[in-house]
Formats: sequence, C-alpha cells, structure tokens
Amino acid sequence: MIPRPKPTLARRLLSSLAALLIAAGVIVVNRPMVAFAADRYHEFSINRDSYKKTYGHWSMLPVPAGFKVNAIHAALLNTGKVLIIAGSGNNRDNFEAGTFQTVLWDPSDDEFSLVPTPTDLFCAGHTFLPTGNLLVAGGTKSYEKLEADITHPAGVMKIKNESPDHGSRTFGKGTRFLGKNGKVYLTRADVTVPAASKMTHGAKTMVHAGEVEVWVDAEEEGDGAIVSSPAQYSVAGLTGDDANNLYGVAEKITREKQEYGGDKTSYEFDPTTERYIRTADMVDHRWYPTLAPLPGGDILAVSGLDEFGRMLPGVNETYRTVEKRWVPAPSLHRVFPTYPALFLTKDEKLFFSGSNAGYGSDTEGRAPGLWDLHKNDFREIPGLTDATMTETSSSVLLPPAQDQKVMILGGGAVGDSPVSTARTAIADLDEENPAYRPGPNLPHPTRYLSTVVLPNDTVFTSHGSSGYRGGPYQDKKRSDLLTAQIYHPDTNTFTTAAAPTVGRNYHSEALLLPDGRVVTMGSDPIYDETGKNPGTFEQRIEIYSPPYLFQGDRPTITDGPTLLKNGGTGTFTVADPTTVRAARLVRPSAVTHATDVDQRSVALDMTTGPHGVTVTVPKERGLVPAGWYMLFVTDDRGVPSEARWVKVT
Ligand SMILES: [Cu+2]
Repeated sequence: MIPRPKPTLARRLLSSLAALLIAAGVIVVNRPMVAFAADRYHEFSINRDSYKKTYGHWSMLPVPAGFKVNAIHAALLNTGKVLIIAGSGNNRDNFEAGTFQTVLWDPSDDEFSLVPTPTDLFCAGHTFLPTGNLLVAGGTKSYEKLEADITHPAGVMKIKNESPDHGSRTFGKGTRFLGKNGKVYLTRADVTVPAASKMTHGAKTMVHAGEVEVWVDAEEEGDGAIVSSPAQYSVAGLTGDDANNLYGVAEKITREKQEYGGDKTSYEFDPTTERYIRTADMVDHRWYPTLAPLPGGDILAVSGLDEFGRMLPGVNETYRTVEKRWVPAPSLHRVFPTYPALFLTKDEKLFFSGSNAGYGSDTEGRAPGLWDLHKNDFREIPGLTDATMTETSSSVLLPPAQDQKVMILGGGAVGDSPVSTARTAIADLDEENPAYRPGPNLPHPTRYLSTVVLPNDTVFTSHGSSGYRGGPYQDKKRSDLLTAQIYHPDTNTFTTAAAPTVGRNYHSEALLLPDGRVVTMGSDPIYDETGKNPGTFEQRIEIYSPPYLFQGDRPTITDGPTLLKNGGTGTFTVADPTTVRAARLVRPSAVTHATDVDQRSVALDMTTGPHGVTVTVPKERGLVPAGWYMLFVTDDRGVPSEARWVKVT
C-alpha cells in the first residue's frame, strides 16, 4: 500500500480554512439558536439564588388592561398604595379630550383602581402634608405649540383698565384688538379686567390701572402681522372714554414656539377616601414647580412656568396647611430653574442641590446652596464639578438623614444638549463651610436616573439615558441605560445591581415600597428604536427586589403604636429582638422628573428589650417633618423588616 503522502502545509491550511468556513456557516445559519442559548443561559444565571443574593432580582408587574397609564408622577400613600398620576400623560389628544388619569396600585395584592382626575395634573408639583394627604398643585393649562405649527402670529396681550369708576369689564373670547399696523388680533379666552384702583398719597390721588393677560392670535396668517417690539392696541368697537381707558399692550406678537402653560388648581389627595379634594387655587399658575415641606407643616412652592409658558420670575408661595389655601411669599423671592431639588435640613434651611428638570435661565439660579428662609439669604456651595450639567440630574439626602449629606448624581447640560455626565458629588451640610466633594462615578454619563433610599442605609439608583430623552448619544440612536447600582455611604462606593430590562428616561420614576422592593415606571423617549419616528410612552412597570430580600427570614414588627412624637419614644414588638441592630423611619416618596424631596431615612436611637425594641424619634423638625413614615428594623445581617406605618405628630 502506498503510504498516503503527508499533506503539504498549504493544503493543510486550506482544509482548516474550509473547516472554519463550514463552522462559521453553521453558526450563521443557526444564529438565532446561538443567541437563544445565550439568552437562556442569561435567564438561568439571573434566576439562580446565588445571583439574587448578590445582585437582587427584577420582575415585571402584570398590569391589567384599563390600568396602564403614562406614569408621570408617583407617591406612596400611608395605606401602602401607590398613587400613579398621568393627567393627560404628555398626550395632546388626551389633553384636548379632557382625559386625565390617575391609578391606584396596591402592591400587597396587586389590585388596581381608577381615581377621577378633575384637571390636568400632568407636570404638577407634590409633597406630603402632616395629615398624610398628598398636596398636588399646578399642572398643565395648555400644551405647547411648536414653531412649525404656528401659522398666525401670537402673543400675550395685557388688557388695561384705567377707569376706577365703571367696575370690572369682561371681554369675550374673540374680542378684536387693533394694532397700529392695521392688523387685527383676537383673544383666545374670556377675560375680566378689574377696575383701576385709587390710592391717596397725601394730597395726591394715584390711579393704578386694572390688568389681565390673555393670549391673542393674529386674524391673518403669515409674517405680516408680526410685531417685534412693545406696542399698544385698541379694542375694536369702543368709543368715548372707554376707548381711552381700555386698551391692550403686548411685548411682542410673533410666530415663536409657545411653551406649555401652567395651571393654578390645587388638591389634597386623601389616602382614606382615595379622592382628590380641591383646595383654594395657587396664587400663580405653575407648570414644573417643586413643593417642599417646611418644618412647621406648611409647604413652599417654588419656580414653574406661568399660564403663558413664561418662567416665573422668582415669585414663590406658601400653602397654609391648616387653612388649605395658598398665599404669596414675597419675603422668599428667589429664582430657581423648574423642579429644583430642595431638601429640608436639620437646622430648618432648604438646601438646593443643583438638580432640576425642564426649564430656566442658563445662568441665573442654578448654583447649589443653602437657603436660610428666615433671612432669605442664599449661600452658594462650591466644589461641584460639571456644574453646567445639573439639569435632569438626581439628588438624594443620604441615609441616615442625621449625617446631613446630600449626593447629586449625573445630569446633562441645559435643554436638549447632547452632553451628560457620570459625575457624582457629596456635600456634607454639617460642615462649617460645606462644599461638594467628588463621589464615585456612575458607570455611564446619565440623565434622568432614579434614586431611591433603601431601609438598610444604602441607596439604589438605576435607569436613565446618556442622551436627551433616551435619544442619540455619540454613535448610538438610542441611549437608554439598562444599568442599576447600589451606593454604600459607609465605603463611598457603588456595587452593581441586577440589570433592569426596560429602559427609562424622561418622565420616569422609582420609589421604595413598604415591603422593601423598589418599583420603577414611566419613560417618555423622544424617538422610537429606529431613531426616526416619535417615541411611545413606556407603560410597563418593573420591580426590583434588592439582595436583602434573598437572605432568608426577615425580622418582623408585629405590634406597636401608630403615633409618635418628635423627641418621643415608642415600643414595638419584634419577633427576635436580640438580632435587631437598627431602626429607621423612612418618609415615603413623592416623585416626578427625577425629583423627590420627600424621601429620607432617619436613624432612631434604639434599646432592645425581651419582646421588642424601644425607639426614640429625633426632636428636630428639620430632620423629621411631621407626617407618616415607614418604620423598618434591620437585623445583624443587614436585612430589613417589612415596614410598619407610623405617624409623627
Ligand atoms: Cu414633564
């Protein structure tokens, strides 16, 4: 037998290449199988107990048809239910149809119900009152109108009444105002202008004209009716004194974009009756305001766009909780961008972390600082890097609240800028001269991230996007971040948490549930997956179970008082008190646009007895503002109990 010749090197190479090509062909043909196997392996990995113990676990909440809404706002009520407010949900058709939605979800049995929603609470402000009612104020009065859709020049007309003698005067919608240019402008709504007021200063009598503002649209299309400088307008059909006393003035009448207009309605949502109760209106219309709890139980509302979509020029107002009405706060005049993050400090100041969302001057009012409300004195806090990227950032009073440390995370430059940051920074407000110091970076530059205080003195932060509203970032069409991490204040580090499966950017939120889980919802991407068509609001709800829920038994609080006082004590029955190491009061979240000034976790002094623990509530109102809290006890393994609701009065 003739021995087979040994293949030459070239031949050997050729046959290996052929084998490689065949293998590659097999993989290509079966690519779905390979990907499927990888997915299956991933599914297997993230569902292993050891994985959950270290990274936690995500699950999708099954939301029945009819209860899926555009979650713009969320708040945890003291009944344990989550109030999810959409209002019109950033959907013009809903707005025009008057379809405003609110859903209540009970996480203990996954029951849902609908709540009648009287006006458009989309982009309102909210915070909890000492009673447990959620104050919800402001919202949407009108939707934006983009430049491309504006055929008729329009502007805000201030109608003046210089006569003190003929009472108020009403002008119906469609009233015609005549410009010096011969063009006609029609009012968009019925308005009543008050009579002028007379004031006597010594021998002199001064007359102050009555005023009201209203949108007007030019009768004719096109640029011919544009007026770019301040001018006076007469009212068609008026004669004699009326023609002199009643007239309009407008800064400009243009085809520029018309911003969303704010509303001035205000409600208390009552967790017991599960209904909105209308209060007296706000003083000003506000879209994107922040409502911040004050130590005495009143609420301060700051910032926002007015009913004509203009930034409010630093005029703020106070809700008198007992009287259920709003009053001006002229002594607290201060400019902030919209949805500023304001945290009540131990010494009863408000700390503006720099975080904000939406609108505002590029320069004025953006610097972080401590606001002394007694003197209306604002002391800027230095040291923040990427200081131009605070918009759409997140910030949080780190646990425990006694440490008085506020962390700011991520953010982007003003508006639809393509720039964002991975920076975090921490300010210790207990220092004599507080300053921001760098914290660990986030894994990616991130806007719109959700940040939630957990009962074991850590902080969960997830989601967001690098680009504006999940849109293009660097070479990617979409930029949602499927990442989550847990910040550990004791070591100043992040650890990785299990990854969510649903991306969330603008108009998304997260909050801690009484059972220790974290619910995440909402997201309002600017584009769809192709990057070409408008995005669709994300209605799926995904829940994160932190690692502490996979460590076996949890401590349980079985009994105890419902009422606690600042500086007072209470004894709670706990199954195995010897294992309890810490007790925390966690104020429930009321969150929107990455802004949650309610959530905070307060450490309680604690002694252990044979049947339970006795806790003492700090006496400072700035640390523990009156209201409902979740009491958690945590054991020697760092595992928290489920919460028990207590009211601090
Ligand atoms: Cu909004």
